[in-house]
Amino acid sequence: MLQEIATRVEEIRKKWEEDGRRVSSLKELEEVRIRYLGRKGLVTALFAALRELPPAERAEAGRLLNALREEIQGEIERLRTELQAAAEAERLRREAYDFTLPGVWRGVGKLHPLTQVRLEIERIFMEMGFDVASGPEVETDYYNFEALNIPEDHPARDEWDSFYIGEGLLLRTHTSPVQIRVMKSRKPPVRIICPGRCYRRDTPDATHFPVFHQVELLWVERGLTMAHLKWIIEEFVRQFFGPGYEMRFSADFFPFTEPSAQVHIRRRGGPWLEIMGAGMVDPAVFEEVGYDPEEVTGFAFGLGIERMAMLKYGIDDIRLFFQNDVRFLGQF
Ligand code: 2NM
Repeated sequence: MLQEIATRVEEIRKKWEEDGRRVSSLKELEEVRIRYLGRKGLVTALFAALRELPPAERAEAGRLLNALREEIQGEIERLRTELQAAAEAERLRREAYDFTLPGVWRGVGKLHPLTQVRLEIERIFMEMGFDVASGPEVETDYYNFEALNIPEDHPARDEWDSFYIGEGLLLRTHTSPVQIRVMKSRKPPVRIICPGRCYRRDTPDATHFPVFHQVELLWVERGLTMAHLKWIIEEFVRQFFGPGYEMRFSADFFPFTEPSAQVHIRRRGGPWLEIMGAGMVDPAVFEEVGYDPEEVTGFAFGLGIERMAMLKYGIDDIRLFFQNDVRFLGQF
Protein backbone atom coordinates (compact mmCIF):
# COMPACT_ATOMS: atom_id res chain seq x y z
CA MET A 1 0.00 0.00 0.00
CA LEU A 2 2.79 2.49 0.88
CA GLN A 3 4.40 1.51 -2.39
CA GLU A 4 1.25 2.37 -4.26
CA ILE A 5 1.13 5.77 -2.64
CA ALA A 6 4.81 6.38 -3.42
CA THR A 7 4.22 5.48 -7.09
CA ARG A 8 1.21 7.74 -7.26
CA VAL A 9 3.14 10.61 -5.68
CA GLU A 10 5.82 10.21 -8.33
CA GLU A 11 3.19 10.16 -11.10
CA ILE A 12 1.59 13.32 -9.80
CA ARG A 13 5.01 14.99 -9.44
CA LYS A 14 5.89 14.18 -13.06
CA LYS A 15 2.53 15.39 -14.30
CA TRP A 16 2.88 18.57 -12.20
CA GLU A 17 6.31 19.27 -13.65
CA GLU A 18 4.74 19.32 -17.12
CA ASP A 19 1.57 21.21 -16.16
CA GLY A 20 3.49 23.75 -14.11
CA ARG A 21 5.86 24.45 -16.96
CA ARG A 22 2.99 25.12 -19.37
CA VAL A 23 1.32 27.74 -17.16
CA SER A 24 1.54 31.14 -18.85
CA SER A 25 -1.01 33.28 -17.03
CA LEU A 26 -2.37 33.89 -13.54
CA LYS A 27 -5.69 32.49 -14.69
CA GLU A 28 -4.08 29.24 -15.85
CA LEU A 29 -2.05 29.09 -12.64
CA GLU A 30 -5.22 29.24 -10.58
CA GLU A 31 -6.79 26.49 -12.69
CA VAL A 32 -3.75 24.28 -12.15
CA ARG A 33 -3.71 25.04 -8.43
CA ILE A 34 -7.31 23.93 -8.14
CA ARG A 35 -6.57 20.78 -10.16
CA TYR A 36 -3.77 19.75 -7.75
CA LEU A 37 -4.46 21.34 -4.39
CA GLY A 38 -8.14 22.21 -4.53
CA ARG A 39 -10.82 20.50 -2.49
CA LYS A 40 -11.17 17.79 -5.15
CA GLY A 41 -7.58 18.05 -6.38
CA LEU A 42 -5.18 15.23 -7.18
CA VAL A 43 -3.03 15.75 -4.08
CA THR A 44 -6.00 16.28 -1.81
CA ALA A 45 -7.48 12.99 -3.03
CA LEU A 46 -4.31 11.15 -2.00
CA PHE A 47 -4.48 12.60 1.49
CA ALA A 48 -7.95 11.05 1.79
CA ALA A 49 -6.47 7.70 0.80
CA LEU A 50 -4.08 7.87 3.80
CA ARG A 51 -6.87 6.79 6.07
CA GLU A 52 -7.00 3.40 4.38
CA LEU A 53 -3.32 2.68 5.10
CA PRO A 54 -2.25 0.55 8.04
CA PRO A 55 -1.16 2.87 10.84
CA ALA A 56 2.47 1.80 10.54
CA GLU A 57 2.70 3.10 6.97
CA ARG A 58 0.73 6.29 7.47
CA ALA A 59 3.57 8.40 8.81
CA GLU A 60 5.90 7.64 5.93
CA ALA A 61 3.15 8.09 3.32
CA GLY A 62 2.16 11.33 5.03
CA ARG A 63 5.73 12.60 4.74
CA LEU A 64 5.80 11.81 1.01
CA LEU A 65 2.47 13.56 0.47
CA ASN A 66 3.40 16.60 2.53
CA ALA A 67 6.65 16.90 0.62
CA LEU A 68 4.74 16.78 -2.67
CA ARG A 69 2.19 19.33 -1.51
CA GLU A 70 4.84 21.71 -0.27
CA GLU A 71 6.81 21.34 -3.47
CA ILE A 72 3.74 22.17 -5.58
CA GLN A 73 2.67 24.97 -3.27
CA GLY A 74 6.14 26.51 -3.35
CA GLU A 75 6.27 26.25 -7.10
CA ILE A 76 2.84 27.89 -7.42
CA GLU A 77 3.92 30.80 -5.20
CA ARG A 78 7.04 31.29 -7.26
CA LEU A 79 5.06 31.20 -10.51
CA ARG A 80 2.48 33.61 -9.11
CA THR A 81 5.16 36.16 -8.17
CA GLU A 82 6.75 35.77 -11.60
CA LEU A 83 3.45 36.13 -13.50
CA GLN A 84 2.34 39.11 -11.43
CA ALA A 85 5.62 40.87 -12.14
CA ALA A 86 5.20 40.13 -15.85
CA ALA A 87 1.61 41.43 -15.83
CA GLU A 88 2.71 44.60 -14.05
CA ALA A 89 5.54 45.16 -16.50
CA GLU A 90 3.08 44.72 -19.39
CA ARG A 91 0.69 47.21 -17.82
CA LEU A 92 3.46 49.79 -17.39
CA ARG A 93 4.55 49.26 -20.99
CA ARG A 94 0.97 49.70 -22.23
CA GLU A 95 0.30 52.80 -20.13
CA ALA A 96 3.65 54.40 -20.77
CA TYR A 97 3.04 57.97 -22.00
CA ASP A 98 5.46 60.14 -23.90
CA PHE A 99 5.16 63.49 -22.16
CA THR A 100 7.35 65.11 -24.80
CA LEU A 101 4.62 64.68 -27.46
CA PRO A 102 2.89 67.94 -28.46
CA GLY A 103 -0.51 68.41 -26.79
CA VAL A 104 -3.87 68.48 -28.55
CA TRP A 105 -4.88 72.14 -29.10
CA ARG A 106 -8.31 72.72 -27.60
CA GLY A 107 -8.64 76.43 -28.34
CA VAL A 108 -9.25 79.15 -25.78
CA GLY A 109 -12.81 80.44 -25.40
CA LYS A 110 -13.60 84.14 -25.35
CA LEU A 111 -16.54 86.23 -24.32
CA HIS A 112 -18.74 87.36 -27.21
CA PRO A 113 -17.81 90.94 -28.20
CA LEU A 114 -21.31 92.10 -27.22
CA THR A 115 -20.80 90.57 -23.77
CA GLN A 116 -17.39 92.24 -23.44
CA VAL A 117 -18.89 95.62 -24.35
CA ARG A 118 -21.87 95.13 -22.02
CA LEU A 119 -19.58 94.24 -19.09
CA GLU A 120 -17.40 97.28 -19.81
CA ILE A 121 -20.45 99.58 -19.85
CA GLU A 122 -21.77 97.98 -16.65
CA ARG A 123 -18.39 98.51 -14.96
CA ILE A 124 -18.25 102.20 -15.89
CA PHE A 125 -21.70 102.94 -14.51
CA MET A 126 -21.41 100.69 -11.45
CA GLU A 127 -18.30 102.68 -10.50
CA MET A 128 -20.45 105.83 -10.72
CA GLY A 129 -22.94 104.27 -8.30
CA PHE A 130 -25.58 102.84 -10.61
CA ASP A 131 -27.20 99.46 -9.95
CA VAL A 132 -27.78 96.94 -12.73
CA ALA A 133 -31.45 96.02 -13.12
CA SER A 134 -33.11 93.51 -15.42
CA GLY A 135 -36.58 92.33 -16.32
CA PRO A 136 -38.58 90.12 -18.68
CA GLU A 137 -38.05 90.03 -22.44
CA VAL A 138 -41.71 89.15 -22.92
CA GLU A 139 -43.58 92.27 -21.84
CA THR A 140 -47.10 93.55 -21.63
CA ASP A 141 -48.30 96.31 -23.91
CA TYR A 142 -48.70 98.39 -20.76
CA TYR A 143 -45.03 98.28 -19.65
CA ASN A 144 -43.55 98.46 -23.14
CA PHE A 145 -45.72 101.36 -24.40
CA GLU A 146 -48.59 102.62 -22.28
CA ALA A 147 -46.60 103.46 -19.12
CA LEU A 148 -43.96 105.16 -21.28
CA ASN A 149 -46.51 107.67 -22.51
CA ILE A 150 -47.00 105.90 -25.85
CA PRO A 151 -50.77 105.31 -26.11
CA GLU A 152 -52.34 102.78 -28.47
CA ASP A 153 -53.12 105.28 -31.24
CA HIS A 154 -49.95 107.33 -30.91
CA PRO A 155 -48.01 107.72 -34.18
CA ALA A 156 -44.78 107.05 -32.26
CA ARG A 157 -45.83 103.40 -32.08
CA ASP A 158 -44.82 103.09 -35.72
CA GLU A 159 -41.20 103.51 -34.65
CA TRP A 160 -41.29 100.31 -32.62
CA ASP A 161 -42.64 97.63 -34.89
CA SER A 162 -42.90 94.77 -32.44
CA PHE A 163 -43.31 91.01 -32.30
CA TYR A 164 -46.75 90.44 -30.81
CA ILE A 165 -47.20 87.04 -29.23
CA GLY A 166 -50.80 87.04 -28.06
CA GLU A 167 -53.17 88.81 -25.66
CA GLY A 168 -51.45 92.07 -24.79
CA LEU A 169 -48.00 90.42 -24.87
CA LEU A 170 -45.03 91.28 -27.04
CA LEU A 171 -41.24 91.02 -27.12
CA ARG A 172 -39.93 94.21 -25.53
CA THR A 173 -38.67 96.79 -28.04
CA HIS A 174 -36.43 98.52 -25.47
CA THR A 175 -35.42 97.96 -21.85
CA SER A 176 -37.43 100.97 -20.63
CA PRO A 177 -40.15 98.70 -19.19
CA VAL A 178 -37.55 97.53 -16.64
CA GLN A 179 -37.19 101.13 -15.52
CA ILE A 180 -40.95 101.46 -15.15
CA ARG A 181 -40.98 98.28 -13.05
CA VAL A 182 -38.13 99.56 -10.85
CA MET A 183 -39.71 102.99 -10.34
CA LYS A 184 -43.03 101.39 -9.41
CA SER A 185 -41.29 99.25 -6.81
CA ARG A 186 -38.87 101.77 -5.24
CA LYS A 187 -38.92 105.30 -3.96
CA PRO A 188 -36.47 107.90 -5.34
CA PRO A 189 -33.54 108.27 -5.52
CA VAL A 190 -33.16 105.70 -8.29
CA ARG A 191 -29.87 105.14 -10.06
CA ILE A 192 -29.99 102.17 -12.42
CA ILE A 193 -28.83 100.90 -15.73
CA CYS A 194 -30.83 98.25 -17.58
CA PRO A 195 -28.86 96.16 -20.03
CA GLY A 196 -30.72 93.55 -22.04
CA ARG A 197 -31.93 91.95 -25.22
CA CYS A 198 -34.60 93.70 -27.24
CA TYR A 199 -36.61 92.87 -30.35
CA ARG A 200 -37.90 94.90 -33.28
CA ARG A 201 -39.55 93.77 -36.48
CA ASP A 202 -36.79 95.10 -38.73
CA THR A 203 -35.53 93.63 -41.97
CA PRO A 204 -31.87 92.79 -41.37
CA ASP A 205 -29.31 95.00 -43.08
CA ALA A 206 -25.88 96.36 -42.13
CA THR A 207 -27.33 98.40 -39.25
CA HIS A 208 -30.57 96.60 -38.32
CA PHE A 209 -31.29 93.22 -36.83
CA PRO A 210 -34.53 91.94 -35.25
CA VAL A 211 -32.61 91.02 -32.08
CA PHE A 212 -30.31 93.58 -30.52
CA HIS A 213 -29.09 94.74 -27.11
CA GLN A 214 -29.60 97.95 -25.21
CA VAL A 215 -28.35 99.64 -22.13
CA GLU A 216 -30.67 102.25 -20.70
CA LEU A 217 -29.75 104.46 -17.80
CA LEU A 218 -32.10 106.18 -15.38
CA TRP A 219 -31.34 108.60 -12.57
CA VAL A 220 -34.20 110.08 -10.58
CA GLU A 221 -33.57 112.38 -7.64
CA ARG A 222 -34.45 115.83 -6.34
CA GLY A 223 -32.72 118.61 -8.28
CA LEU A 224 -31.28 116.74 -11.27
CA THR A 225 -30.77 118.75 -14.44
CA MET A 226 -29.60 118.21 -17.97
CA ALA A 227 -26.15 119.36 -16.83
CA HIS A 228 -25.85 116.19 -14.73
CA LEU A 229 -26.92 114.15 -17.76
CA LYS A 230 -24.27 115.76 -19.93
CA TRP A 231 -21.54 115.09 -17.39
CA ILE A 232 -22.53 111.43 -17.05
CA ILE A 233 -22.43 110.95 -20.82
CA GLU A 234 -19.14 112.83 -21.20
CA GLU A 235 -17.53 110.69 -18.52
CA PHE A 236 -18.92 107.55 -20.14
CA VAL A 237 -17.52 108.55 -23.57
CA ARG A 238 -14.12 109.31 -22.05
CA GLN A 239 -13.94 105.92 -20.35
CA PHE A 240 -15.45 103.85 -23.14
CA PHE A 241 -14.01 105.46 -26.30
CA GLY A 242 -11.02 107.24 -24.78
CA PRO A 243 -10.06 110.92 -24.46
CA GLY A 244 -10.20 113.46 -27.28
CA TYR A 245 -13.87 113.34 -28.29
CA GLU A 246 -16.21 116.30 -28.46
CA MET A 247 -19.89 115.79 -27.79
CA ARG A 248 -22.99 117.34 -29.36
CA PHE A 249 -26.60 117.35 -28.18
CA SER A 250 -29.32 118.02 -30.75
CA ALA A 251 -33.06 118.19 -30.35
CA ASP A 252 -35.03 115.00 -30.81
CA PHE A 253 -38.34 113.59 -29.67
CA PHE A 254 -39.28 110.67 -27.46
CA PRO A 255 -42.74 110.30 -25.92
CA PHE A 256 -41.14 109.50 -22.51
CA THR A 257 -38.67 112.40 -22.26
CA GLU A 258 -39.00 116.19 -22.47
CA PRO A 259 -36.79 117.68 -23.65
CA SER A 260 -35.25 114.87 -25.69
CA ALA A 261 -31.92 114.81 -27.44
CA GLN A 262 -29.74 112.69 -29.63
CA VAL A 263 -26.08 112.57 -28.72
CA HIS A 264 -23.21 112.58 -31.18
CA ILE A 265 -19.48 112.40 -30.62
CA ARG A 266 -16.54 113.06 -32.92
CA ARG A 267 -12.79 113.13 -32.90
CA ARG A 268 -11.10 116.27 -34.20
CA GLY A 269 -11.56 116.21 -37.96
CA GLY A 270 -13.70 113.05 -37.90
CA PRO A 271 -17.40 112.59 -38.70
CA TRP A 272 -20.17 113.02 -36.10
CA LEU A 273 -21.28 109.61 -34.79
CA GLU A 274 -24.66 109.13 -33.12
CA ILE A 275 -24.19 107.21 -29.86
CA MET A 276 -27.49 107.45 -28.02
CA GLY A 277 -30.84 109.11 -27.38
CA ALA A 278 -31.44 110.86 -24.08
CA GLY A 279 -33.63 113.29 -22.23
CA MET A 280 -35.30 114.45 -19.04
CA VAL A 281 -37.99 111.97 -17.97
CA ASP A 282 -41.44 113.27 -18.96
CA PRO A 283 -43.67 114.26 -15.99
CA ALA A 284 -46.38 111.99 -17.44
CA VAL A 285 -44.09 108.98 -16.84
CA PHE A 286 -43.46 110.05 -13.23
CA GLU A 287 -47.23 110.41 -12.66
CA GLU A 288 -47.74 106.94 -14.07
CA VAL A 289 -45.25 105.30 -11.66
CA GLY A 290 -46.44 107.33 -8.66
CA TYR A 291 -43.57 109.81 -8.39
CA ASP A 292 -44.35 113.49 -7.84
CA PRO A 293 -42.92 115.47 -10.80
CA GLU A 294 -42.98 118.60 -8.62
CA GLU A 295 -40.60 116.91 -6.22
CA VAL A 296 -38.17 114.94 -8.37
CA THR A 297 -36.62 115.23 -11.78
CA GLY A 298 -34.71 112.62 -13.66
CA PHE A 299 -32.99 111.78 -16.85
CA ALA A 300 -32.56 108.72 -18.99
CA PHE A 301 -30.69 107.60 -22.02
CA GLY A 302 -30.70 104.55 -24.23
CA LEU A 303 -27.88 103.16 -26.31
CA GLY A 304 -27.40 100.13 -28.51
CA ILE A 305 -24.65 97.74 -27.44
CA GLU A 306 -24.14 96.61 -31.05
CA ARG A 307 -23.70 100.21 -32.12
CA MET A 308 -21.17 100.88 -29.35
CA ALA A 309 -19.20 97.77 -30.33
CA MET A 310 -19.33 98.69 -34.03
CA LEU A 311 -18.02 102.20 -33.33
CA LYS A 312 -15.36 101.02 -30.92
CA TYR A 313 -14.01 98.21 -33.09
CA GLY A 314 -14.77 99.54 -36.58
CA ILE A 315 -17.29 96.79 -37.41
CA ASP A 316 -19.39 97.67 -40.46
CA ASP A 317 -22.17 95.06 -40.34
CA ILE A 318 -24.37 94.28 -37.31
CA ARG A 319 -25.18 90.82 -38.70
CA LEU A 320 -21.64 89.66 -37.93
CA PHE A 321 -22.53 89.56 -34.22
CA PHE A 322 -25.17 86.91 -34.80
CA GLN A 323 -23.51 84.58 -37.30
CA ASN A 324 -21.32 82.90 -34.66
CA ASP A 325 -18.31 82.72 -36.95
CA VAL A 326 -15.33 82.21 -34.65
CA ARG A 327 -13.05 83.89 -37.20
CA PHE A 328 -15.01 87.07 -36.44
CA LEU A 329 -15.70 86.49 -32.74
CA GLY A 330 -12.08 85.52 -31.98
CA GLN A 331 -10.79 88.95 -32.97
CA PHE A 332 -12.03 90.78 -29.87
C1 2NM B 1 -34.01 106.35 -24.64
C2 2NM B 1 -33.89 107.72 -24.83
C3 2NM B 1 -34.39 108.57 -23.88
C4 2NM B 1 -35.83 106.20 -21.41
C5 2NM B 1 -36.74 106.81 -20.62
C6 2NM B 1 -37.10 105.91 -19.69
C7 2NM B 1 -38.07 106.06 -18.59
F1 2NM B 1 -38.49 104.85 -18.19
F2 2NM B 1 -37.48 106.60 -17.54
F3 2NM B 1 -39.07 106.79 -18.94
N1 2NM B 1 -36.44 104.79 -19.94
N2 2NM B 1 -35.64 104.98 -21.00
C8 2NM B 1 -35.13 106.74 -22.58
C9 2NM B 1 -35.01 108.06 -22.75
C10 2NM B 1 -34.63 105.86 -23.52
O1 2NM B 1 -33.56 105.41 -25.53
C11 2NM B 1 -33.08 105.82 -26.76
